[in-house]
Amino acid sequence: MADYVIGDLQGCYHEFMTLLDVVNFNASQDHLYLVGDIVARGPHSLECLKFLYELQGSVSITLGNHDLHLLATYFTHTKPNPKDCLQSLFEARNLPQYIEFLKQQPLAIWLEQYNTLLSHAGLNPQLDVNQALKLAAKAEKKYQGDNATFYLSNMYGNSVNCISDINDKLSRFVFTINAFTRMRFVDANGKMDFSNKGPAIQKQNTLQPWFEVAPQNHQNINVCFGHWAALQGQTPYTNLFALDTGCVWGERMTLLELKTQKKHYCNNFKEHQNSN
Ligand SMILES: [Mn+2]
Repeated sequence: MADYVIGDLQGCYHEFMTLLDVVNFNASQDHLYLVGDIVARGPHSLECLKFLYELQGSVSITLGNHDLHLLATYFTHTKPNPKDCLQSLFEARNLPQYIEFLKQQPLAIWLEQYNTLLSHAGLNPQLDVNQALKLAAKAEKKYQGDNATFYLSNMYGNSVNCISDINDKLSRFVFTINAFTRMRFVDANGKMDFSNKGPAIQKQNTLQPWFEVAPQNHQNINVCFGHWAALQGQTPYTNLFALDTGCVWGERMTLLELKTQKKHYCNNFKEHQNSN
């Protein structure tokens, strides 16, 4: 029995399968956690989602921005953006079941046995773990409830970027979505900035990576997160695991075994072929 966390798939199905083979993943006894962005940009979003759907008793996902965007696109009957490479997914006969499965997934997972928080973007510095889990649970009820289409179609808003911007249910939802799925850089007060996605160097002395602003919030726990490929799997903290290592951008995919904290990697196949 083992528990694994894997970083952003973004449709990189073959690298995903290779990593599961490397650790001899056994769905009847192991559990697989994914920190989101299952779909979009890569070549095999349909295969990734279908595989997870069929394995659903052994799989948990914390949704990423691309997963939520897929839900929003589906429920608002919008055409998917061609650059997301979701055409075959949208043509799949079982799409409604895949969507329903995805919709049931949370924004955050707390694993008591590993003292570990999982989420797509990390832990917002304005929140401690308990506050974060409460906000995530409230937002999950919104995108899983009767008004899901309203909330999903109104979830985009760069201006709701700190706690003090919350003044009603929708702004609380937008803040939560931003904190759990879009955050990278924040200012000294913890206000999120959505215009920078580069490496974790300080920006103009005003913006810092989210994990640098209130390190006391995460010093006693582990956090596994994805979303930020430019970190290249590195943070200055041994208890923070940056698992998006840019497979879809030609880099590699990362899998972490939770008990041993051992990491396994699979290089992007195209990149691999080119380098041989
Ligand atoms: Mn993301």
